[in-house]
Amino acid sequence: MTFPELNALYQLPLFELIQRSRSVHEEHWPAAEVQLCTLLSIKTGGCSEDCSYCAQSARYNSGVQAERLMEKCDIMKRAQAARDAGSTRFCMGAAWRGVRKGTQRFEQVLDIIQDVSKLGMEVCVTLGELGPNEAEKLKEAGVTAYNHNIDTSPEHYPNIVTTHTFQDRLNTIRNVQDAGMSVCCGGILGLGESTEDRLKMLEVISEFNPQPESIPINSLMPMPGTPMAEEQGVDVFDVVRIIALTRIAAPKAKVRLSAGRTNLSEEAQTLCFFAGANSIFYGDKLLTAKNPAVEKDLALIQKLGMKPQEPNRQLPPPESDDAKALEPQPV
Ligand code: SAM
Ligand code: DTB
Ligand code: SF4
Repeated sequence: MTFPELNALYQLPLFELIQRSRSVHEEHWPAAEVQLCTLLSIKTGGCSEDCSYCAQSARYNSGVQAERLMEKCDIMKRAQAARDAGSTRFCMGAAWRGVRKGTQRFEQVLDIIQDVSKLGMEVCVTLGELGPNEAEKLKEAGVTAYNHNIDTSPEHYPNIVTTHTFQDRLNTIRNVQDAGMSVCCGGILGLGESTEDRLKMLEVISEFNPQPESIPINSLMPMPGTPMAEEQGVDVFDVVRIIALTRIAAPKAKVRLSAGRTNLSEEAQTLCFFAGANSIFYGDKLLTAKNPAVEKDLALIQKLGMKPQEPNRQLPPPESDDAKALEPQPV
């Protein structure tokens, strides 16, 4: 969807925008389903990159200590516990600039993925930059989706990160798609960006061919010691509008209400689900930051009469032209 189309939708009165996103949602998804994804940081802190929102960058005194890659047996325990708690997607994150074929740590990660993928959940990893060979290896090992966010607009990106470029992010996403994995790609609201930047980010994401399988919408969790520590929180109605737009711009993508849910009331989260969010991170911790307690999430899901989504390990291979042919609703 183009910037002018997104902008016209964004200017609609909120109820009208939500009415449109709700009808797109109902056309493509069960009305009351939510995907539960568990996140695990398998390698925390000490990252070479300077992403100014991130507590895991080695450049900031955030209090997050650099750790080694977790042992496979510990990861397996966490993955089994996630499955037992009802998660259908297990997402492993590593604070790396990227991975390279032939290195010991990449081989270790491949071995971990092979075992985790036998548990029957969707397996998502986020390991930073990938070349085509690395992407192929991950696909072979059993990864269903690769998370790599563009985080903001191409114009604002250099204000947030200087150690890699927006184009580097796009190249990795291309490599993931070429290897036949699904792409999970979204961004963060609250990095000092304008509304225009948010819409430009959505323009880029929705113009991917094929469109991402899932789109995480994070709200900045200001982390002490990072350059973004004092940023103001995002207005909840801005989050709802962006969720609604994302649903309209990428009807078949799972829209994940991601970091920042601890700052949203149950009512605000409900509005996000109504507007088109159908996935959450489930578990008391994200990578280093807090997430709502499992019991609270289950209670909310039950109160709303929603149902957790079944896992789908046989995700259809990315379809390029079909995704391109999706016509946005007339504005
Ligand atoms: N190193 C890998 C990378 O950068 O792609 C994977 C891990 S990184 C922490 C994954 C994503 O988490 C980032 O792209 C960003 O969208 C999100 N994130 C990180 N810190 C955040 C924060 N403080 N608030 C909200 N989202 C955050
Ligand atoms: C995504 O978009 N959000 C998740 C996941 N993908 C890897 C990460 C959120 C991290 C929040 C900050 C933290 O826990 O340090
Ligand atoms: Fe490293 Fe990823 Fe954090 Fe950037 S977002 S500092 S690449 S862990």
